[in-house]
Amino acid sequence: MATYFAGSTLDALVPSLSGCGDTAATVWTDGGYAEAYVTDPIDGVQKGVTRVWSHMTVVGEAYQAPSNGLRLLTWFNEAGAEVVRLQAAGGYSKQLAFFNTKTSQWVNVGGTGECSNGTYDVLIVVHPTAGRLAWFFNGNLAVDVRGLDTSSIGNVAKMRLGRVQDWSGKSTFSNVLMASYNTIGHTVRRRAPSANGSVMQWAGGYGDVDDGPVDDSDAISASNVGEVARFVGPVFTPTSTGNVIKAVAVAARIRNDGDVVPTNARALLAIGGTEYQAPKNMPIRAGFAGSVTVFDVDPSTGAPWSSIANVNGEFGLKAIE
Ligand SMILES: [Ca+2]
Repeated sequence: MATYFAGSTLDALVPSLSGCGDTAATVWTDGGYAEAYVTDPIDGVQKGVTRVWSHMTVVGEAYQAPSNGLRLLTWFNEAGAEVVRLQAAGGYSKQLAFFNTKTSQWVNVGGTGECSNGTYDVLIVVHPTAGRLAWFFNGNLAVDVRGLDTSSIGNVAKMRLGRVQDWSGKSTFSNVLMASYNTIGHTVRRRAPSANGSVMQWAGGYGDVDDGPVDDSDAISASNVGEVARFVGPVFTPTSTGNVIKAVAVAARIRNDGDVVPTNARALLAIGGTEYQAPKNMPIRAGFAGSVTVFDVDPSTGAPWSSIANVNGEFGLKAIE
């Protein structure tokens, strides 16, 4: 039961060049967009999957009916093609559609009446006979079509957060998740650095990376392979009775400067005095962009997360060649 993406600010999401930003707790779009990449927590590789839930809470600053076709959410496959859309379909209604490459046509599988601000959960299953597209609004079933041939989609590798309404207001997203399990009712909690941790070998300190909204004018940097930057964050209170911790993610808005090594970084968590590294380097793009590494099991036990104490340890990055 994998968590492929978790994050609600630009530290985790890859934004468009303009028209997108964040606050201390949410990401917003205003003419731009932000993208979440499916990443396999087992090997840390970004890839397409054939069954994925997507989840987010969205609030539009303005309340004005979107023009037909305005896309709240778009999913892409590994080849970079648009394959599924949740888009405006008159008034505040929306429809779910997928692209059939065999016929080169968008196939509308269903829609709803008025819906706008709220929580969205969408299930995409890619299969030649048991394909499925389902959409829940505020936890209530809106669309569920089974037995589809969605094989031409291939896979789902990326989700784009767009715009819930027209006009000059922002659409604000939080609780953004992609996972193999049913995401209805899930939440995302964020710990920003509140102090340097017990190891700080990078230049700069927590005050450079505690930004909300994000600010790339100050940053931390590593000049030598192996340097570690660790941070302390606010202590999370225990989850409510009956709730479970599905995953812990380390996210950073990061770049390499095109200079000599180090040019990569790896996420790490400190649990009980031991440092645990992610299995693979963080994806790093040209220019600052969000990158997220998901630990969907507790690396100190190899089992599902159970103790909130293990979530409240130091976190950070290690410079890699
Ligand atoms: Ca900064």
